[in-house]
Amino acid sequence: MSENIIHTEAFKDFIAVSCGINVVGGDARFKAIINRMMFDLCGLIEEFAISDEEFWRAVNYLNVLGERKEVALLAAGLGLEHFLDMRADASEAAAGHTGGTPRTIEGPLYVANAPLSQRQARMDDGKDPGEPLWLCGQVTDQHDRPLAGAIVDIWHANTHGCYSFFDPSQPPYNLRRRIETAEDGRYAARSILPSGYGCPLDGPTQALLNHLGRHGNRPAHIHFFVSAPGHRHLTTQINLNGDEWLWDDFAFATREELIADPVNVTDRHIARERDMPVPHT
Ligand code: MBD
Ligand code: FE
Repeated sequence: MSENIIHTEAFKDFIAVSCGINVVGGDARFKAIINRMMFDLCGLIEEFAISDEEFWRAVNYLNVLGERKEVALLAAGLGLEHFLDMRADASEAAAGHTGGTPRTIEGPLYVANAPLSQRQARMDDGKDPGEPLWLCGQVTDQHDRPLAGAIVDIWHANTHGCYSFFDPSQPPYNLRRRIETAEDGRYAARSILPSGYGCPLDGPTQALLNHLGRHGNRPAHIHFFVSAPGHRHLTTQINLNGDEWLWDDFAFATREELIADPVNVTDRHIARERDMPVPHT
């Protein structure tokens, strides 16, 4: 039986050296963070009696995670990204910022510089036989006044749950658009109804989830960045009601206020009532 060494002075002196605590160069905050990380990691190795074999398997796992560019995907799956939202919510509540559309996670699949248009956009290339979807909304400020000139940056998956740039079968920026709001703060997009995302089944994130007894599925959803000069940036999504994964999202992004009910607008009266572009029959 080996004794616990991490609480010994010799061990603390050693990680102080490995973390450059006693040298002049470098960054003090960074050193403190890495030092703490080392202490906790070594404590974990000791507490769980991690074998050398397990250690090197973990090293290999991290290499694969990076190789497959799934670090951010795992961060979403472990709830770390949701944790960042919980922190942001708490600090905004403390600052007295309330109301408005809630934030939820960005996820790992955003691509900047999508085509920009005024007030409306068509997001799909017309080649996916998905169900047509009209997305209509209004950006308002904290006093509920319409905000003109706001940028609504929208991205979502196709009918297979796949995103352009990560799916070579789609053209660049398919299902990704930026729309500038009109004088009345409104914007509208025509797209297709997305399907939910599932983690790559042969990837390292899904492999880890399997060991946790968890799935890697998200409900069908649509991502939004909303920004305007002089205003805080909003990162959010809507989750489509009726999806089997709605309240079982592997990335923990669903929020009650962000659930959208897709309405069938072959009924022109509903379309007009909701100020939606009336679809051609
Ligand atoms: C997604 O589409 C997504 O939004 C998140 C959070 C994780 C993986 C895929
Ligand atoms: Fe997504």
